[in-house]
Amino acid sequence: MSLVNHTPQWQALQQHWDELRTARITDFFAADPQRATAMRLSVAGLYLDYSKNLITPTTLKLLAALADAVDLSGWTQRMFNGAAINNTEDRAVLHIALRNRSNRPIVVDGADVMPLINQVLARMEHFVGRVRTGDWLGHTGRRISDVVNIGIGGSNLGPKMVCAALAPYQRDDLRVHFVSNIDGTHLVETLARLNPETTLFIVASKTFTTQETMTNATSARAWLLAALGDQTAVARHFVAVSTNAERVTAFGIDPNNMFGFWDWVGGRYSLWSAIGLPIALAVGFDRFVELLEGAHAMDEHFRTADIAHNMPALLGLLGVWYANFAGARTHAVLPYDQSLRFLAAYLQQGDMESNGKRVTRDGVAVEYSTGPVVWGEPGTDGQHAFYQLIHQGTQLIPADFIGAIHSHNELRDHHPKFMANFFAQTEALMRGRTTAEALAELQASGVAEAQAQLLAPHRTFPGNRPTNSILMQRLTPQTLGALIALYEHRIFTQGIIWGVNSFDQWGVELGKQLASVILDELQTGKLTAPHDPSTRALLEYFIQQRRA
Ligand code: G6Q
Repeated sequence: MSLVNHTPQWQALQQHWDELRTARITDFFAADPQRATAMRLSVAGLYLDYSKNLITPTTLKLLAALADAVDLSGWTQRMFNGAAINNTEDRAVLHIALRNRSNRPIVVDGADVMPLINQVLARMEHFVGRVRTGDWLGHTGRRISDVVNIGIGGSNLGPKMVCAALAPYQRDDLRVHFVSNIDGTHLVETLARLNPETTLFIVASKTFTTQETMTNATSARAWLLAALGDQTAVARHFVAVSTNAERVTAFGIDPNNMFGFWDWVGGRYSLWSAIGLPIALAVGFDRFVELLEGAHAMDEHFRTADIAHNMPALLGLLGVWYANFAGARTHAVLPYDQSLRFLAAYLQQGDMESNGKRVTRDGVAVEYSTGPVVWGEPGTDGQHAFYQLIHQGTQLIPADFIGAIHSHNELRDHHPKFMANFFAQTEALMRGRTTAEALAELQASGVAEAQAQLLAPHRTFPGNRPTNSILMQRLTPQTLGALIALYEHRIFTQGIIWGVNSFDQWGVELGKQLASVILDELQTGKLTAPHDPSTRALLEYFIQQRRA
């Protein structure tokens, strides 16, 4: 396939950008009184207003034509039908099957995967029920009070983000913790507050070989055995989520306490699988199913809606518009919801590991930007920190604002105040303030003319900063499921436009290989591998200082 930037559709967008580059979003509203109502969409409990973008109806038509040119809908059908679209690993991409609540058969290598998925869900339901009712007891006969998920990357970020987001649905007597970093501090600080007799560990690793996870799991096992002194305790306090039964058994975990998933589930797309076990333990299995249902509703929309009314496809195309035509390098995710505090970190992996690629599926170097840097923090903390740069910096930073109509914690007037900031920010980012307005304001407040002239440029806001506003009634398992699936399909859309494989992660694999050579050197104190002079000097310094 030739590169997408050689298509007439891309070139038409290029030309269109040249016409729009000096346009003002506010002028579009002035020219079209229907704009706000035309550019909004409600899907699966999410309400999207995308009218505050630097686009016209023509932009949307041209973007849709680009999506058609790369056969977005064909690729979507192929993903949903189980084709091996992850070509570098020769795998299907079926996180959508994990939440296929319709049970529509999805066939991989001649077999429907739905019975396998349903079997694991049934085992999860049984196990979660036992732990939550107190039927599952620790080695000394006590109920489980704390669950520690040991995993990293895709085996950590999703469940951690969702558990924080669904905190209002959790019980006080069953707490869930996450340990990911190999830095001993993470495990030590987590375990310091826990009782081995009432702690259950989930070792979550697709491969069961990841150094961080295996090291943490081994130390956790030692902590447990030091307290309980009996090898058989492991079976009552350790369960595994993995695709690697052999290694799970070798670690000493009873295979009956292993929950499987499959190679067609990518790590960063795996929270819907047994990797979601800590979520189900935290909020209950029924709530976990509601999360799957919310995602499924978004999947069905993405699979069937035409591009002009397709929420994930639209958001994906808008991202392409800014990244490839308007020169944006980053994308901000700004949830006005404290419980979504890990959303940006989660999407950072989802997006940057998926689309941080420089060659197409066929291995041809791209000639355009692919995945942007994704970042963000919950409002209003971000407002008091980095919003300055979004308002007045030299970069264009498209931003998604995400908020709820109702808070789980309607404390006095907190929520209206919170959301007033959401709306005020999106309005100000679009409108800006001209130098003339700034000057007039200064003069009206009695500032001396020379000072007013000096200050006016500093108090000028260019505006025209694009935002999407995403609202939901309340952050529930369903709306959260839909929100995550929305971003997953946004990532997919962009990967298809750029022609990259969004489902491999060779950069992560590299990291896994590199450290092992150096670990040997640090442990023996002898440098055996060829290193560049800087690394060699650093290693020598580290070894020498550790000895001293
Ligand atoms: C995700 C990546 C990566 C992976 C971790 C953990 O898509 O592949 O983040 O999830 O490296 O891998 P394991 O689950 O195999 O331990």
